[in-house]
Amino acid sequence: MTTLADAPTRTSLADVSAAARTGVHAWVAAVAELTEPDAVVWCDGSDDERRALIAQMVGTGTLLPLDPTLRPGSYLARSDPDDVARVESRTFICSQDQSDAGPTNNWREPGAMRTELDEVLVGSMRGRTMYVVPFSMGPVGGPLSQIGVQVTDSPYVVVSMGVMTRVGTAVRELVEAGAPFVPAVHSLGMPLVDGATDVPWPCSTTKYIAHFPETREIWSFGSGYGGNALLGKKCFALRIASVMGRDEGWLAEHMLLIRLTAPTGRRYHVAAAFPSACGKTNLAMLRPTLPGWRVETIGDDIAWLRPGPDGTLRAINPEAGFFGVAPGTGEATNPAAIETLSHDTIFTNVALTPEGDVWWEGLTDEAPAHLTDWTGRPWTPDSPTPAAHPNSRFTVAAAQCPTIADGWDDPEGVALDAIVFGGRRATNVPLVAQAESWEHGVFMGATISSERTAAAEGLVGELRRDPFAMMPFCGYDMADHWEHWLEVGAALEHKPLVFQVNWFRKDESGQFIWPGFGENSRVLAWVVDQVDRSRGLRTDVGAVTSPVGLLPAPGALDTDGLDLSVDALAALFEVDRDSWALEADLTQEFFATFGDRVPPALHSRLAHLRAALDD
Ligand code: GTP
Ligand code: SPV
Ligand code: MN
Repeated sequence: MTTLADAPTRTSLADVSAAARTGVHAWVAAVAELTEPDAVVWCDGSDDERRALIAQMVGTGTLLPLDPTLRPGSYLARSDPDDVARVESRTFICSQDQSDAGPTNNWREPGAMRTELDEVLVGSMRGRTMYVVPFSMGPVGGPLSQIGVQVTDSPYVVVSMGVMTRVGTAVRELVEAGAPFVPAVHSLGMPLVDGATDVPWPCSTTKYIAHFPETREIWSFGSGYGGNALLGKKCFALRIASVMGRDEGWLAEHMLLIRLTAPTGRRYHVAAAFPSACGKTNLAMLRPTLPGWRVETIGDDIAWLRPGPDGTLRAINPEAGFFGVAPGTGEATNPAAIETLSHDTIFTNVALTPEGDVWWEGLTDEAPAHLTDWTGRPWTPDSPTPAAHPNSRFTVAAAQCPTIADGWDDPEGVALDAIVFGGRRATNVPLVAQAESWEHGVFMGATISSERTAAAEGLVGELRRDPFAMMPFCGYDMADHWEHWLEVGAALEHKPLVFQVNWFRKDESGQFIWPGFGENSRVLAWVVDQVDRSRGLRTDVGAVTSPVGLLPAPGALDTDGLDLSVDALAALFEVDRDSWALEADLTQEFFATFGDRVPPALHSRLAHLRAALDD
């Protein structure tokens, strides 16, 4: 007689987690036992592999080839209409101790989450191929780089990971030789049973984006889209890496990275954190309107910052591609992006023209007369809905960008001269302000709030706190993150200057006051002029004090040739004391949600703000 105790036990999710600690092959085998794919394929990131996967996806309707003369090597993917953005409500941080996840993350007890995931993952890859994707965040073997291995049953994810990260046998050899790696499991959650035909965009209505910070594991179920599924990006390079950084003395941030060259020939490196869909890609590829200035792109979404042996804060872009917002990207706003996208690009959820090219709102001033919208339906300019989804995106190699900086992928990174925080604020926040100190800069980062965009589910336009633009991406307690920033800064001999910007202030008629885009070079020029002044390279007066930080002194911000009235300029810098007093009250309430974990230095900065407003 067989009893329950004798019954062969199946591989559980906990077994998979345990196997990850014994090596990559044991882990891959255990994932396969749990999810039961038809085949397991190791990926080498080669062109042949990419071509074969693309041909396969064209066959299943996942990818539509665009016209090869208009858009060579490029494809359109249409996602399931319910799988178009990150799902923050289904994103979990499963730390042992709830307080380590902090009040801004969804916490689940790790054992309970393993049990829940186990139930959905059993057999979830039946009828599909499981791909094993060894990838490096940062140049392979670099001192600031980290390795991950993603298993996925989505060929779209494999091809996208090949663009966004460094995939290949060099990484595979490192993990096979025992290098530590972040194990990342991704399943679409739609097994193909009994010879059923596939759909172009398989996914599940149940979704989990789960992170286990102590064991550095990522488990993603049910979505094939962006940050939910390309696990090197937000899951690894931000949520897991932020925890690694906390433990090891570095920072993983939601920041673009640029090199700015002034007419003097001096070069500066600037990192900037803005919330999702608030202008990072655009600033990263900015074409300066100020004569003699040059901006080169190093990264557009994520930066890893680490104190260097020379006392500077060094930064790398851990990614290898851009997963950028399509709407609003046009020749007038971002010509470098337009050129980048001219070939070998995967577009997701944009509109299709009758000629077999792509279109989205903002690509041209006038919409084409006939399009196929992102859902596959006929569209005309009279249609009540946008042709492209507001969070439609392009996936493209960074190396294709005409403004990519020489040495952008230097494994040693670049030394930062300035750090910028920003958000989307119709009122209150000035065009630019400089922090009086590192502590003040951390306060600026900690108090960012921004109007919600389409990059994640939720009500667009609603004002929400987004400290360090990391609210959805910090893998540990946000207030601990602020403390970590204070500690990292305190130890730096050469601290970057810190600034806050806001391109999105509006007038009474609801129009943006500041022209933005290329004109943002004027603000960047003031930023690095201030860097020069802090180093004694300039002696003219650059700034005046205000309750919210240092503002450009009269004439210090170059507005020559701008169609901007004196009143409009004043409105961009107006600091309304009543609104700021309210802002301070809201900040106090926000800080209170973190209990006693808020660093005292931030409470002092808040008191300082109140005192300055009362003056
Ligand atoms: P994620 O990839 O989601 O992290 O977004 P991002 O921060 O890279 O934002 P992106 O540069 O893609 O810009 C998002 C939207 O903001 C686009 O529609 C842009 O056209 C718009 N935008 C960017 N810069 C400016 C600016 O200076 N002024 C105005 N008015 N809009 C801007
Ligand atoms: C963001 O939402 O900040 C993005 C897009 O950059 S995603 O990769 O989906 O997170
Ligand atoms: Mn982003």
